[in-house]
Amino acid sequence: MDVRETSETGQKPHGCCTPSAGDRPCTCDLSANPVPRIEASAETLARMVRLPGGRFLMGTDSEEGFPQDGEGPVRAVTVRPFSIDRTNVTNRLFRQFVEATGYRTDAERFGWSFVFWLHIPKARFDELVEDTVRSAPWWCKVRGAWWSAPEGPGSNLLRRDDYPVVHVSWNDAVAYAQWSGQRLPTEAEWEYAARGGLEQKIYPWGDKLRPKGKHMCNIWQGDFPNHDTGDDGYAGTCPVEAFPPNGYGLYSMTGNTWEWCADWFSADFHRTASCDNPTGPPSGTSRVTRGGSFLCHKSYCNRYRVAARSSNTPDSSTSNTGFRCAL
Ligand SMILES: [Cu+2]
Repeated sequence: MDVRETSETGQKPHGCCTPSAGDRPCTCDLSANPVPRIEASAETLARMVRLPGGRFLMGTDSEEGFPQDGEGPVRAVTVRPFSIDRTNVTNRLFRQFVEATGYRTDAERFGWSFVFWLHIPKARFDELVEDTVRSAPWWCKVRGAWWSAPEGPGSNLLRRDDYPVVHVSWNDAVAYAQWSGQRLPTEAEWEYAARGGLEQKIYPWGDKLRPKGKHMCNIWQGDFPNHDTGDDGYAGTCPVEAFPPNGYGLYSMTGNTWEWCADWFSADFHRTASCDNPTGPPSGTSRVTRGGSFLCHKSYCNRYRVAARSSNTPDSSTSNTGFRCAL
């Protein structure tokens, strides 16, 4: 078996969320993949928003939350002033990084990544799909799938320059950030940013999923996992600025792709940890992901809320996980 049946937290994979690669040798040693470190350029800084930081109420105790994920309890957390990218890192930006450094992503080095089944051409399904996750068969192990060939051999990024880069592992995200002179946001910074100045709202824009019937983020509509009606305009990822920004001017903090955070994941570490600029547990086996993706649906996982949490191993990559950087 090539892929894990359970996540690092011992739960079943979230299904519409992200499966873990179970057979990849550890690549946590980033020195195996050195990238030059530079100061963040004026261009990079221009893509970021400076936030004042301060105290905010993190997490949720609401009935919609998943207590087993460690979404609660609600606690007053303080973050320092920081900057964060307005959008996910795009294919265009990631290409600049790869061209400048020759960096090879974990998916390229291992030779495969996870692709959602409806995005694989039916006629080529048997040829391309090497394995599926038993408890979540819509996740397909596709040899030759990586950031520049998101649906496997024969696919490309044509007209997707402004889409979020996907099939990037936590290691890949950190390598990019080292090159751009940035870093990944801590989980607390991510949630502070996602809330956009609102207090204890479910979504980055408020409590109503579709105010006045309007789609505010890219998630699943229809019968998961068989039919995505694409009622929000997209049945996969969408351009990073396709939906309106939140109160801080940040795009797609929920939906579109999961976003890597710097922290190790724990369902309960924060219950006893300091709330002053928290950076997560000192060690762990999987890294935090936040925000949900185009695959999230209320009937299945409902993790496109600002308080929702998930995680994956640092060398895992999927077609619905990307990142944005902080500084
Ligand atoms: Cu989900």
